[in-house]
Amino acid sequence: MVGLKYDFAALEPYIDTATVQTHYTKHHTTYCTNLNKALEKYPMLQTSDIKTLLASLPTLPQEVVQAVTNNGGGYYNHTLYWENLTPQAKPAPAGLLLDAITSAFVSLPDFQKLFTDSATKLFGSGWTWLVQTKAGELKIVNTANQDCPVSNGLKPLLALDVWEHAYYLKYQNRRAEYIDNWWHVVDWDVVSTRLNSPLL
Ligand code: MN3
Repeated sequence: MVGLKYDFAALEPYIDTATVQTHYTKHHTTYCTNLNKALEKYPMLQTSDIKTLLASLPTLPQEVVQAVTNNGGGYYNHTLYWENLTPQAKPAPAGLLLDAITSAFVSLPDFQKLFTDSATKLFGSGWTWLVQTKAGELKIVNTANQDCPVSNGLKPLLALDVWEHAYYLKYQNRRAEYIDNWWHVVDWDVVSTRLNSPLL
């Protein structure tokens, strides 16, 4: 499992220490453990890249499809989430990423409002994403549970975890406040790098 590139306390005051610690060491780690357990009988799959597994769910042995969807998705989605956060966040993206956001959503604030609305309205547990389609378009999508956009041929650029475990210790039921604060720690450089990387 990929380590965090910052301390548990580094995202304070926006995301509190206890939440980062529990979320990373318990939730994220459990998805990783359970994915490995599910693949025990399949050494070939263990050596596959997680993104490749998620992109090819229909080709996997039937008995592992749900486990890879849930635990593989849980493992990979969280990797993306931690990676696109930083204590040294720039206030805004620049260059090609800013151009792409402006062209798809008019302006950065318009994009952030649409993304926030999508995350606020997500019913139940899931994720809100900025993704890029195969045609190169930027879109905001929600996924339920631990479903990953890669399984739908979409390239994840920015991941927001809106499961209650991502914010409940500090924000309780105030999901909108968690999202507003979350924007302060988004690593636009990482998002920009993803935009320039291949889907798989
Ligand atoms: Mn989570």
